[in-house]
Amino acid sequence: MLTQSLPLRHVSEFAADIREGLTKSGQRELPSKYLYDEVGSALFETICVLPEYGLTRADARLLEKHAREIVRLLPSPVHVAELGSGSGKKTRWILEALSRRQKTYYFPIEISPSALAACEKELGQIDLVSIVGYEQPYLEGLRAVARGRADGDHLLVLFLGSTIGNFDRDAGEEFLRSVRNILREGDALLLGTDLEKSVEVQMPAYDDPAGVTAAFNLNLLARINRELRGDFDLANFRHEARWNAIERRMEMHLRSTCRQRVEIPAAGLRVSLDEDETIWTESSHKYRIGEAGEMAARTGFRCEGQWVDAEWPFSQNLLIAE
Ligand code: AVJ
Repeated sequence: MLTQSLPLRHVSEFAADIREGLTKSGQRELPSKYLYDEVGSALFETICVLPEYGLTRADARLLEKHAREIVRLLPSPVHVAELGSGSGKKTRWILEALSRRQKTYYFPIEISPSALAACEKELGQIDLVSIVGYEQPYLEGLRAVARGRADGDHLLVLFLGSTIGNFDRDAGEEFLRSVRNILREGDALLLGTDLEKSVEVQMPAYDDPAGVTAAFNLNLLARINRELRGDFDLANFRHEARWNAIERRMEMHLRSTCRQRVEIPAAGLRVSLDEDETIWTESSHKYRIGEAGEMAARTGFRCEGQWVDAEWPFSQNLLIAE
C-alpha cells in the first residue's frame, strides 16, 4: 500500500482546502500546491524532461550560462534560500559559483518531504556548501531563515521555474511584497518567469502526447482517494489544458465525462458533478519581457539584470531589495 505519512495538522488543512474548493458555487477548484505528493513530484520531474516542456531546460540553461555573472552582482557574504526547491538540480550552478568565493549556506524551503529529500541528496556533496532544509510553506520558511542569520549576512532568494505563475497576477505581486518585507535592503531575489509564446508551442507543453501531464493532473484525484479515502473514479475524468488569452495563462482542468457523485469521507464531503463540468487545478501565468521589472518596481525591488533564453522564451530576473 502507498502511504503518505502526513502529520495530522496537514491532513485537516488538506481536507479543509479540498472541501472549500469543491463546494464553490460556479467553477470548482483544487489548489495546485497539492499536485506534489510523492507520485506528483515524480511525474513533475518527468514532465521536465519531455521535449514539449521547454521551461525547465530554459531555466537551467540560463543558470548554467550566467551563474558567475549573477553571483558577481550579489552582495557578500550571501546565503541562499530557495522557495520550492524541487529536486534542486538547477540550483547547483548558483551554489557552485558562490562557493568559489565563500562558504555558503543553502536553505531549501519546500512543503514536499520527498522533494526536500531529493534536493538534499542532489546538492549535499558540494564543497563549502551546507544544506539546512525547511519543510514549511514559503513565507514561514523564509521568515525562519531570515530570523536565523547573522547581522552582516545577505540573502539570495531563489524563486525559479516560473512557480510565481501559479499565483493570479495580483496575488503574485502581493507575494513579492511579502518576500520583500522579510528581506533587508541589498538582499536579492532571483525570479524566473516563463514568457508568452505561440499557442502552438504553449499548448503541447501542458498536454503532451505521452500523457504525462494528464497523469500529473489526474494524480490529484488519486491523492485525495489515498489520503482522504475519496472514491473518485479516475476513468470518469479527462485532463484538459487551456490557453486563457485574456488572463495570459495556461489552465489545467479535470473534465467530468459523465454525471457522477463522489464521496470524500475524511473531508466530510459528498459532491455531485455534471457531465462536462470541470475542476480547475492549476494556472500557469505567462509574462511579457518587461513584466518582471514592472512587478519589481511596484513591490520594493529594482531589476538589476535580466537574462532571456534564445530557444524557449523564459527569463531570469535579478531583483535587489531597495
Ligand atoms: C512548476 C508551476 C512552473 O506551471 O509550468 C507543469 C507546473 N503544470 N505542467 C508550470 C506544471 C503542468 C509548472 N510549475
